[in-house]
Amino acid sequence: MQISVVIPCLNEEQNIKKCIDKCFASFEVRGIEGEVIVVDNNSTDKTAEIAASCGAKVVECTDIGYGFALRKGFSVCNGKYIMMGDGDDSYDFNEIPRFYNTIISSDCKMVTGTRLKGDIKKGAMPFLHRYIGTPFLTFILNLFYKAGISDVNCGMRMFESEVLNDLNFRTGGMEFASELFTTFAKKKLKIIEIPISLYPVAKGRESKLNTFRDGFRHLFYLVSALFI
Ligand SMILES: Nc1nc2c(ncn2[C@@H]2O[C@H](COP(=O)(O)OP(=O)(O)OP(=O)(O)O)[C@@H](O)[C@H]2O)c(=O)[nH]1
Ligand SMILES: [Mg+2]
Repeated sequence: MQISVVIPCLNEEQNIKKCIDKCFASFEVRGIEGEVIVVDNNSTDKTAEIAASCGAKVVECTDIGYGFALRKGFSVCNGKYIMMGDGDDSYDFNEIPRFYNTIISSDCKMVTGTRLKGDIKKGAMPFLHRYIGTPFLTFILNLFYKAGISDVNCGMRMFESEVLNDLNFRTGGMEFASELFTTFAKKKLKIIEIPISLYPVAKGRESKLNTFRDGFRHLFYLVSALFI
């Protein structure tokens, strides 16, 4: 199997179907074999039921958090490449072939999206995240780890599953977005960026991101990981 898509989910019943349908449509368009793994963290809505009915493999994760959910998903993947992306339909899973074509035609181990060099649609990202939080954390990541990337918080990435054998993770929250980059950078695994679009999420959905709590957790992680 070529691709495993891992989607961490906490109460995404509104949008999960759209995400899964786009994944399977992408596999078909590109003519590749793939699977979709939805990692559910005690959602209290119908996320798990809907995901299963759309053909995704649903995995439960008892440790709550974005990072724990992704790590659980990675551990059950069968694909040569792992694609990660959110279940709120803010990223376009129709872009899977672009990620796949890039990774198979280069010597990189990860292809990551960059929203900051791409197209952020109106209302898709708060001002504070776009102009202050994400650029600042990205600057720190590049300064400390020479990662050479432009969007540390981009949640849409594809990487070779084999590299996971060499990596150890320790974070479980949103700061896992940083940890994935620092672990690749420390091992000198090449990362390529491609510009992507970010879309506003349907009204009524509650964000799971807490600007200050998660921002500081990222920053704390980036500093502390220098000493480990
Ligand atoms: N499994 C699991 N998934 C989570 C958890 N927190 C967030 N997620 C999922 O991780 C993805 C990213 O969360 P979002 O709330 O969209 O965070 P964000 O994209 O950084 O912030 P927004 O700009 O508000 O969308 C979504 O698919 C969430 O459902 C969690 O504790 N467990
Ligand atoms: Mg989101």
